[in-house]
Amino acid sequence: MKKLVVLFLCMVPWLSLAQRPVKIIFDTDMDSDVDDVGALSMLHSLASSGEADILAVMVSSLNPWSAPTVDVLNTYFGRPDIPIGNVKRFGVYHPSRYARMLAEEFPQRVGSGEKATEATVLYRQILARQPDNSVVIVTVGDLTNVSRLLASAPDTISALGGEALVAKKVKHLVAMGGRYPVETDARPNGNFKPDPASSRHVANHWPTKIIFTGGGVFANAIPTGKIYFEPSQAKTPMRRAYETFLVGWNRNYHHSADMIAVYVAVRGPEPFFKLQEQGMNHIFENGTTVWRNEPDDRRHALVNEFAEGVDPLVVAKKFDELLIKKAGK
Ligand SMILES: [Ca+2]
Repeated sequence: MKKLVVLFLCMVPWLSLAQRPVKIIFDTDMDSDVDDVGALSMLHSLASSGEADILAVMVSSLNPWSAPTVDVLNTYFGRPDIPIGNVKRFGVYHPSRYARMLAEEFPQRVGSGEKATEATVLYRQILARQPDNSVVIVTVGDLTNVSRLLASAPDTISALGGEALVAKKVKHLVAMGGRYPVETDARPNGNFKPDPASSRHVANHWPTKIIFTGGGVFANAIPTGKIYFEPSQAKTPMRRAYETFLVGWNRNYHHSADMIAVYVAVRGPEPFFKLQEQGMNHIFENGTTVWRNEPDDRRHALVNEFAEGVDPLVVAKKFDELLIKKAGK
């Protein structure tokens, strides 16, 4: 018996000793790029298999169609009651090729991001009622909402200020953004550059662990979305988003930056990815990044490489399987 237990413990991946399902708050820009659509779909798929519990979805974009698009996907996957928060003032605005179209063509109830609950308020409400050290936040957009959460003052929702509330309730943050080991391209694309002050604030003051996940070459190596072009997916909102977004690209796949973050948040880096604990993410004033091996920041970790012997196309196939709604669910 003892042997069996030892064998079992050796086989369990990184996070599986943690509580299941993993309680997740998903924070997205859901506007300019389409991998947010794939990432939220993956999260729903992991919720359907009992691995994730989606506590709320936050939108970091002022684009009024982003929150309705989140609602479209929540509704499609059978979870229309997931609370949705939206940044209200001083947020980033990106245009979107697909958000308004999805919001108008598929069922959703929120109507406009302007009608959604203010994200900081919703964060505080959700966190205040969760057990200590139990929530994983995954950001695949701007860090505006999580920065505002950190800076929030004690109120009638919680006697704790934002930083203390996060320290008490949030196990860790998984933050997709930046390119590693160094990103010098200052064009304002990517998650850390449109609102660099928030990015720096979160990287410097987040009181629990942050696992950063990279974009660029790393995320491009995992081409996903092909599965949405199969006949069974023809009427899904994900197909509509991908086919619209990819017009002009002459292909039916896209990078997986936001999906990597969701996967790591729910299942952990293993078996596909390497977790680098040593070092720190230095975010410059323009939002560009460099991963420095020294000095070590014990809060910062990085997922930007594949585990030894892993074929990125095998990862892509596994990811694709997680991007669709399974029959009967
Ligand atoms: Ca995104």
